[in-house]
Amino acid sequence: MIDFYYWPTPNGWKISIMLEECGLDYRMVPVDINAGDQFEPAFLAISPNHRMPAIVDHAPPADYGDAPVPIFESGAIIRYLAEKAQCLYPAEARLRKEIDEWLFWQVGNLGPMGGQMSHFVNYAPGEHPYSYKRYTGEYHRCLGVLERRLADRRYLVGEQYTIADIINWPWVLISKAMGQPLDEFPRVAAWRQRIKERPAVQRGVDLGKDMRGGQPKSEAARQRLFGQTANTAGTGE
Ligand SMILES: N[C@@H](CCC(=O)N[C@@H](CS)C(=O)NCC(=O)O)C(=O)O
Repeated sequence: MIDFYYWPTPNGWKISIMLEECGLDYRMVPVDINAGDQFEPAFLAISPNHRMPAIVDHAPPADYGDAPVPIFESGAIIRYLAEKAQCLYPAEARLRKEIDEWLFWQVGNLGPMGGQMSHFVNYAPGEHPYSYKRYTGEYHRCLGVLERRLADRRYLVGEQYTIADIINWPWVLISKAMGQPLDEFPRVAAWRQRIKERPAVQRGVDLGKDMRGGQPKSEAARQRLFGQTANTAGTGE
């Protein structure tokens, strides 16, 4: 059984979709990031960067030994699950190299740029023209990278749907809500729709739907989320 530490956001969906696609047994453990669950010592022991998603696998593959395996960072989690279930991560060397490229590209580019853009589009009070332009531009640039990549492929590494698609997709799913409706990126729009139609993807995105909250509801929650430093660890103190 896998404990899946989760809150319904794009980074969480990467892993809920993967668990559903591979038919793995899991138990969802909510990490309410508005309430500060990401700073609980028990959670930090699993995820030292105080971010979800994270997992603990209580029945790991034999080469990990018997002790439960904790994993943080969506890229590391998705590769671990793919190898455990031998699912959506083909072993062929050149293909695997390409999958890894698009996986690391997501966690180093589309994810952080989309995350900062979301902050300035959805959460930052007041006008921040430079930051807004910088991050909306970077997110737009990333969509252009995907558009070119999909020029002659149905999925990011060819005709096969893989973990490279799963890890990128949630941050494209939300493009319209962030003010970039994909009109300029028809191949990305078609790829998004193709993946959205998969039943496992729908189940993954629906996980914990009733916990979705929109804006942080209190000033304390805003401080916890947006006032983090090494000293306060986001407690708002
Ligand atoms: N690089 C991390 C990013 C995870 C991340 O940023 N998670 C957000 C939710 S989408 C979070 O836990 N935020 C809590 C906070 O900001 O305090 C990954 O890919 O797993």
